[in-house]
Amino acid sequence: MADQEAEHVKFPRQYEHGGVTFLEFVNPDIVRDPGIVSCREDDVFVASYPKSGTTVTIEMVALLLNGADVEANRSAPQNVRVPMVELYFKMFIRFRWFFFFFMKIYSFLPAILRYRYLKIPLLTPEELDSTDGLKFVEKLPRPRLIKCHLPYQFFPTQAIQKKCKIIYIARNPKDVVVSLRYHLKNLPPYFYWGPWDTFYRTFIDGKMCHGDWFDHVIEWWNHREERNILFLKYEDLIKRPRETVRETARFLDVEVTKDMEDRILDHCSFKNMKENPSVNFGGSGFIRKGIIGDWTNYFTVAQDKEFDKLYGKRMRGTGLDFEW
Ligand code: PPS
Repeated sequence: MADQEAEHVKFPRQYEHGGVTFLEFVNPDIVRDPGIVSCREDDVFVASYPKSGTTVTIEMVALLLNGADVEANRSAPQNVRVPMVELYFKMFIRFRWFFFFFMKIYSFLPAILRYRYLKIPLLTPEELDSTDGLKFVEKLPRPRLIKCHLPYQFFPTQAIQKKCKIIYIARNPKDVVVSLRYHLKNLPPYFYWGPWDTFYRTFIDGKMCHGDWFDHVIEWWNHREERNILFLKYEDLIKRPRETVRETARFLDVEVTKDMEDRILDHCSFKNMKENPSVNFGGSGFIRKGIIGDWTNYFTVAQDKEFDKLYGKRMRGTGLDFEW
């Protein structure tokens, strides 16, 4: 579906604002005026550049906030419990009733046919509603937990002003670009099967959706010392999960017992999340490999060298570094 001949990947109807590229399903009204998102003091946000470990972080935070009630986390798809505020799927919103009936009929097809061959996720009526994130977050009970991939300059202004708690999760960019490629390969309506080289080039040139990875991450890193912002790394979550749970609990000001920690770690393990339908977005292969270093299977030696050079240049003086 995407224009795969160009030097950069161009997704249909993508747009640019303030030098940042967005896919059509990022609500342009929020991007133009991040002040339109109404926030409450007790809102908690999980923010990130896409494919950085947002889903697992949301599960961890939700459990810390609900007393490690694993059943509550499993009770509904994550995108209904924790919607993405900027999500705006015009087609679903405009033709809601059509999709509602379509999904009813579609649900009778065997799961293997739906997920493996047709590749259209099966959405519940609530999930259909959550495709208009701005409206949907209004219906959430307080305290709300909200997902957001927007860069700092487009982040809901009220969340920043009202000092809502924001947990930012970052991951090494080499694994991010590989994970993003798989995501867009399976994501309707894009199904990007274009060459890796073009995808890599788009990312390294900062023209990928959600913009330049360095700009996104470094801007949030520069705000890490504000009392309402916690900056986490995916690699720590994988290698030092218990410490990460404790650090997040301290930030959220919640007490966790050893038993709660164990339940959270068990629920958030890669194996359990892979088997958990409530975080798999219709079985779309979303929870894929969950490792550090999958990039070594894709980057050529020349790309690796080029990336390291850019990384050295962009990260110099920031004090930020990643394990890969
Ligand atoms: S999204 O679409 O931006 O919300 O995706 P996001 O959740 O940020 O990132 C998806 C990647 O996180 C991996 N993942 C996990 N890793 C370790 N442990 C757990 N529990 C876990 N859950 C999800 C997921 O597999 C994606 O990474 P890749 O490299 O593609 O496997």
